[in-house]
Amino acid sequence: MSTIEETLVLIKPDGVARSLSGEILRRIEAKGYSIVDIRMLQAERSLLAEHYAEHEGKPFYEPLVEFMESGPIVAVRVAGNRVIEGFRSLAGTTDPTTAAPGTIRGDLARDWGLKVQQNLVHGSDSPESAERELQLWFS
Ligand code: RTP
Ligand code: MG
Repeated sequence: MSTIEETLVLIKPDGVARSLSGEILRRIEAKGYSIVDIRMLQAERSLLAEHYAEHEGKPFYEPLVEFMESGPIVAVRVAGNRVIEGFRSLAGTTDPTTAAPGTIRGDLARDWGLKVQQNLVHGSDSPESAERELQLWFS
């Protein structure tokens, strides 16, 4: 059954700084997903505060927002069948140390022992998040 969805992928500042944008986009396209829109930007704190509203108050929130402000981000609108779940599977689990080999985080993200996981990518986690986040980053 076909369930065409769109998701928001962010190549985080560590991915851009390490020149992994091309490799990450290659993996998305190789999986059969389509890049429908793309932009590079330096995110404002207000945008990040909205994007990460669900994490406000958690111990990693401040380091997370500081990390996301630390350099340019590539925001990508990606389309495909069940792409919301599919991209999260392609990305691997949050912690780079335990993310499975074969995933973006498992193959490419390093655990630097910092206050926050610098794990290269973000992917929306539900249809509701995808709609909200795409509106935020592409409007
Ligand atoms: P994302 O939202 O970036 O796709 O990642 P996720 O769903 O796998 O992880 P989430 O729980 O939503 O956390 C958002 C981001 O916060 C950082 N984080 N660091 N304990 C930690 O050091 C920690 N926990 C979360 C990561 O950058 C994570 O992707
Ligand atoms: Mg998340």
